[in-house]
Amino acid sequence: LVVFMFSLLLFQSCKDVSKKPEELKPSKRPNIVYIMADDHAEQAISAYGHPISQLAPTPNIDRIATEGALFKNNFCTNSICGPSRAVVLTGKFSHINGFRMNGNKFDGSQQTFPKLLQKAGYNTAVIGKWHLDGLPEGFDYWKILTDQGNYYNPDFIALNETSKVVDTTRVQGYATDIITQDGIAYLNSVKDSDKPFMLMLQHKAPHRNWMPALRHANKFDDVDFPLPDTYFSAHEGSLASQKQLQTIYKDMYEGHDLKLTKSKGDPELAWNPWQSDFERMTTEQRKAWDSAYQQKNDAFHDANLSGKDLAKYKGQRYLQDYLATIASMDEGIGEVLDYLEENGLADNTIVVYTTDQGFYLGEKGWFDKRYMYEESLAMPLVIKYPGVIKPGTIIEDLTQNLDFAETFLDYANAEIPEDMQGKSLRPLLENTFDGDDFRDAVYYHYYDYPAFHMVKKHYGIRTKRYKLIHFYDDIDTWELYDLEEDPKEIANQIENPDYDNIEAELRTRLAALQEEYEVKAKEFEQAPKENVERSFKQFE
Ligand code: SGN
Ligand code: CA
Repeated sequence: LVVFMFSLLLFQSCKDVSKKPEELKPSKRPNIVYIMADDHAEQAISAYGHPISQLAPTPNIDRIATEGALFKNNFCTNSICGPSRAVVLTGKFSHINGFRMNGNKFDGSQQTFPKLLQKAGYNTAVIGKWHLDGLPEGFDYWKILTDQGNYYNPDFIALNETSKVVDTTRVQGYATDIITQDGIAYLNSVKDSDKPFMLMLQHKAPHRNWMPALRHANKFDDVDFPLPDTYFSAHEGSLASQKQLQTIYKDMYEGHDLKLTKSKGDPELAWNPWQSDFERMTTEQRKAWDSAYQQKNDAFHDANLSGKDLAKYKGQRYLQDYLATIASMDEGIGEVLDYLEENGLADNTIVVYTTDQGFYLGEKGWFDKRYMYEESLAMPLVIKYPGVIKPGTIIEDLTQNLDFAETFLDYANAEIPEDMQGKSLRPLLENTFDGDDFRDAVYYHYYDYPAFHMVKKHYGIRTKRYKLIHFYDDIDTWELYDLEEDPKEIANQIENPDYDNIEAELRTRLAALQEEYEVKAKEFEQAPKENVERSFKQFE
């Protein structure tokens, strides 16, 4: 009987999916739950299949993928936090929305998709990381972390409903859990409303300095994660890669990032230039933390590692903490999905999971992001919408964060403004796209130099097979990669005559994209020389 019932169910769901999307679409406009992490690499989402993620699976994020669609080639336009978020909100490149690098101030008066949804009758909310310097506009409810936010006992900014004053309050607890609970409380407050809702639930995790919840502090202590074979890369062929300061075994802070202690038996952290992440813990939290880390730190001192062994050990410690912060997030996502199901909301709610950009988990020896290379250019994206998106849909087309705003407006039956620069992903999600190419190439531009990690300014183009990058400012180098032959981007082909024709084609297409997207000459201005010198000093 069970088998029969199951087959019947399966038959029903297949039958549904074979209908045209128009017939399937629930009559009510869908709710949207947009969940965004900070710095979550594709390599750390098990639905993407990378070996690291198989040792630290994300069953709840995977639930979204298996019940809906997974994007294999979704990319950001500028691999850094604030800029990526500004692109999501506006559907416009950084040079148009004005937020080119962290530290800029987002012009909140401009058109954004939450404002347009609000106008179209949606109840809108943002909870968690904002990082756009300025307060959210276009949201009926908002509660945001200050700046980067902290893992323990974070400060939130919100509008005090009684006094109508904007207040900053320290909330006791672990950021990921607080954001999850606040998200569910919001859903609970709007679930019976006539209006559809759109919630942006934006986590701090798994951003630096990767502090796991106490319940996960030892979760991966015994797991040996595979370090990439480019871990000790010398970056031949890429001067721009030789110049960065984001190498795990050179640039991470032993105490602050890796949670290593000064000496055996002593909980005092090694190099920890930003005290506040640990100082804000309560005595109890700190005690529990120290005792959870004591054993591994003592073992580290006993091992007395040096050279490559030390470098590899640091890679392990980084991955253990990074992945442990994701464990809490994945649990929270499970709670949100359960809430939607248990309250009859799941069928009419689009759930999106993504992050602001990709991240290095030791590839090329690195952490952080910024570069136009695959790991940081990639932006994981999974979306479900029961009855509309066929479960298990895999999308290979080139898509971008530039397309999110248009997609949400499309599903909300709201007009997509002409000046948005991306396109709705709906035809891909519903498998109705009948053109040749959804997009033949993506355009990229990173500006944040001199800054943390000292990644040079660059722009470029990525097609399905090739990538051309120009690093500029106090450097002037070009790189060309053949992603089919060299997916790890090890061999820069710019000097190889066999690639001359490809290079010429890419340059022409790049210029055309710049014209189409209205990129002006001023976008390539150099940073003042004294800024560069000052920033280098910071890292000496
Ligand atoms: C902080 C981090 C950097 C990180 C930037 C930008 N250092 O400055 O490692 O690149 O944020 O990150 S930290 O030790 O203070 O965390 S972003 O996500 O906001 O773009
Ligand atoms: Ca980020």
